[in-house]
Formats: sequence, C-alpha cells, structure tokens
Amino acid sequence: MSSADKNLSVFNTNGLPDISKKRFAILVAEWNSEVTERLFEGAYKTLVDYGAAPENIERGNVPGSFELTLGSQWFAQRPDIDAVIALGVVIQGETKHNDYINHAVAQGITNVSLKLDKPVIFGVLTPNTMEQALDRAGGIHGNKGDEAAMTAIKMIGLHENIRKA
Ligand code: DLZ
Repeated sequence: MSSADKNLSVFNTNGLPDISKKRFAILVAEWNSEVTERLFEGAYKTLVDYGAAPENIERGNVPGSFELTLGSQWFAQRPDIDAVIALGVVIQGETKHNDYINHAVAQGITNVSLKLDKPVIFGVLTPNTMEQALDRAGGIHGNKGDEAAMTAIKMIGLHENIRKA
C-alpha cells in the first residue's frame, strides 16, 4: 500500500503498554485550526480509548507549526510528562514557507526528543491542498492525530520493554 492510501487510524495494537498512569501533552498549532482541531480530537480520543486518564492529558496551543518545537521542549522538560504529541498542518503550495517550516519543525522536534530522552511525536500534516489535509484529519484516510497518539503509546511501550530487558 502506498503511503497516500494508508489509513492513518488503522494500526496494530498488539502488546500496548498500560498507560493509565502516563501523562501526555498535546500541542496544537492554531494555523489551519479547522484541521488541527480535528487532529486534536483524534489524538485525545485515541489516548483515552487506549487507557489514558483524561486528567493526565494536557493541551497547549501554539500560534503556528513553527512554534511546535519550543512548545514541545517546554512540555518535554517537565519530569511528569511521559510523551508530547505535536500537531500542525502546513499546506504545501500555498506558500514557500512550507519547506522552511516543515524542515525546521521535523528537525527541531527530533532534537527535543533526543535531548530530553522521551517521545515527541511529529503529528504534522504536509499536504498539497486543504482537501488532502481534511482527508487525513478524520476523512477517508483516517486521522493523523490518531496515528500520532498511537505512536506515542507505542514508544512508551518500547522504552519500558528495553529498560526491562
Ligand atoms: C507563516 C505561516 C505560513 C505561511 N503557513 C503556515 C502553515 O501553513 N501552517 C502553520 O502551522 N503555520 C504557518 N505559518 C506560521 C508559522 O508556523 C509561524 O507561526 C510564524 O512564522 C511565526 O513564527
């Protein structure tokens, strides 16, 4: 299956960890909020559906995707936060800004994750059009927010398994 056809809300859920006591931060970019709100809903619901306590899920807003990096760092610095999920939408073609933003955020989030040694998930859609974005925010291709939340859960599980071994 090509990545364009993948349903972002269908995943293998074997062996997921107990996340009932884990704390999550979800960062939401306000640019393209009609899409990022749907990403948030998907991420939040997936965390709760797979065992997170609602009181253990915090939300923060940033103006645009570019700010996801610093916002993620602020959350990730907190010892009580187990994983950060960064959600944004940068529509290619609308502006040349997209290349700079996408690369900066991908690199920045990777750096934060490595520096603070915890999952910081890149939940940023980079579609060509708004229609493609909506298709991946609860539309025909599922929801990138679901996928980002599941990725956070799986990384928590992987870390636990590696530490136990
Ligand atoms: C400036 C800008 C542009 C042109 N496009 C987007 C976008 O498609 N998606 C997004 O999340 N943010 C965009 N921004 C805002 C930047 O991410 C950032 O907030 C500003 O450049 C201020 O640093």
